[in-house]
Amino acid sequence: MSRWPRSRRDSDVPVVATAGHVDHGKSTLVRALTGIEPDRWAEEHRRGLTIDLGYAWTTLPSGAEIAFVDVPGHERFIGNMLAGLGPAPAVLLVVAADEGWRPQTAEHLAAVDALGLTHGLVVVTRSDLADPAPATSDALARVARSSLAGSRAVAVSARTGAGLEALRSALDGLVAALPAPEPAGRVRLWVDRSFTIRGAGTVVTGTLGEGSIAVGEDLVLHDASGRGRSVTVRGLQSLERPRETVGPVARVAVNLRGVAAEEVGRGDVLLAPAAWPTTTQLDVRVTGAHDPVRRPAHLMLHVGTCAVEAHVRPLGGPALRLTLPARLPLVAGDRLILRDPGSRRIDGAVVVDADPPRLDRRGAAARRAEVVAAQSGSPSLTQEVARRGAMTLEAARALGAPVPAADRPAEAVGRHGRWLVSDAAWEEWASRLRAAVRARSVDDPLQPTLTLEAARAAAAVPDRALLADLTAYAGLEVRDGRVGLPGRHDSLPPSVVHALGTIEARLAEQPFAAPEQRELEAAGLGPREVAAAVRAGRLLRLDDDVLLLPSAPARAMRVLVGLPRTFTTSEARIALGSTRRTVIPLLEHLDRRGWTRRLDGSHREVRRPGS
Ligand SMILES: Nc1nc2c(ncn2[C@@H]2O[C@H](COP(=O)(O)OP(=O)(O)OP(=O)(O)O)[C@@H](O)[C@H]2O)c(=O)[nH]1
Ligand SMILES: [Mg+2]
Repeated sequence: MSRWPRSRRDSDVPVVATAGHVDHGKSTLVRALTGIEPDRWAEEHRRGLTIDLGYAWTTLPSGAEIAFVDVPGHERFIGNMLAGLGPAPAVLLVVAADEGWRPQTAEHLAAVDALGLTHGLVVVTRSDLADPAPATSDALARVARSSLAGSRAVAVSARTGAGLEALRSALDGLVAALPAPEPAGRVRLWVDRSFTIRGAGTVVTGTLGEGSIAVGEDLVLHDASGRGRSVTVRGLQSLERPRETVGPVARVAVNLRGVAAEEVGRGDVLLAPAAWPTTTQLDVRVTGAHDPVRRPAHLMLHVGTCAVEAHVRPLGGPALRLTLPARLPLVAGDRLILRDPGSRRIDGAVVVDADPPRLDRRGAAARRAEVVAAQSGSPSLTQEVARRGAMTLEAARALGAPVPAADRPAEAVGRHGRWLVSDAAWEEWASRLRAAVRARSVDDPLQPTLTLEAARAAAAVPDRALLADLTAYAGLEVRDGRVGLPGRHDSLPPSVVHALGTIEARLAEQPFAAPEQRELEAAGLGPREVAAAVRAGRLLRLDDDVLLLPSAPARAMRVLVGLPRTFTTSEARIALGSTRRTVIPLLEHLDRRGWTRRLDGSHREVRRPGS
């Protein structure tokens, strides 16, 4: 069997949804092409019409497989129709030769257009009942004004089989023209069905458009109430064949561990873990002709297999802000259907921002409308980062914004570790940080530096990890976990330097008589001044209130080496002309430095080289 030359993976089975007016022969066509009954319910056969989605597949002349999602044409089941169309990459628009273009044909084409589907065929059915030419030319003229413009048309009769071979080879052409899917993308599988298989448990099905699923993998099941739970893939099937992995595009049945069948259903979505942000607010741009109709305050929003009632705030022109009843995993670039059940009007919209800014200032909505109208829907790293000031790499990737591995990954964006920062925010942080450090050095000359956390808070920087780069950029110095003006970490105000002079002079005379608090205070050194002097290295703190000159330990050693080989604390005290208050912490200090060694409760020795 010759295969159609395709650059796809073997697992790729394109999915085509049907569309068109009720009774125009969609299900009959799918049945004729595949030999599989798409109307699965007894009620559908009793009533002679499709109610819910049907699934079927076949092998085309090239050897390529193709799957169909058959949708109901009846207007009452438009929700089911949109759930079938939503995740499908291509569509068969069905028109009956004997009836021609009808209201649901138009409604379904509006939905196709709203989703921006560009791959499809027009199929004129029931051509044994009437000349298909008028219906064909009318349909093509209408399709030419939609996203399906340029599609081919094929006339068929399921009754006589006429045209079916031509349709099969047209389907091969359609499939070959589809863009190559993204097997490495992130999984977002909108569930269209869930059921239980005895012995296997819960199974959900859907159309996998991007990313791959493997047996044993953990996924997140995000439900209509906005909650996510972890589930494990126990088994996989595609077209009723067991599989270890399934890549896009494919119909897939996923056997899940961790959820009961009645806890999951259409509109829920299986997500790659930690890959999708969720949101309740979207700024969208209405696509197509956006005549200035008054939109109701609520519209049905359809995306994937999901339908929710969204609150609509017009921002101006084609820009709307939508508020959803629960969080959904939507990102910039997603195509949505907005449907007004009252007027039956269908609009398409593209998500421009799935994490939009608050609009609390006067005129903010109008300004925002201009931004929304101008944006393409594919997120720009420069814009996303600019609006937030800073965001993490993970957040940018989750929004769908590509992040090149570079120090400057986009215009006016710098990268610092896991952060992307706009140049404007960086400048602002730097000047806030400089101002805060300068203010600190004026307000508190005794402690002219800020802790890293105080510096981070003062500059309103989101992460302390950014401070290393930021302080360097701002011309500040970080030492011992504090941020200060360069060279100012140890600087002492003149009054303290003066007061220290008195104490230093006295200690030069009596180096081992630590000054009492009274003496310090009389010289003008309170606890903070003392702390500053210690930080600056001008005094050595041996104990809470035992202060000597930094040279004292070395001077003490010169005395101690003259003592007998082992000496007591009391002998040291007398030799140093000191007191117990000073000599005990001083000797302990020397022990810590490794200059002396304690032998027992009362004796020490001086450590000699090699001892
Ligand atoms: N003569 C003739 N009848 C057809 C042909 N295709 C379908 N029909 C008939 O048209 C009627 C509707 O066909 P369906 O396939 O159920 O139509 P549908 O588009 O699936 O309808 P819904 O699912 O309800 O929207 C049935 O009675 C079919 O037997 C055809 O090629 N020739
Ligand atoms: Mg049908």
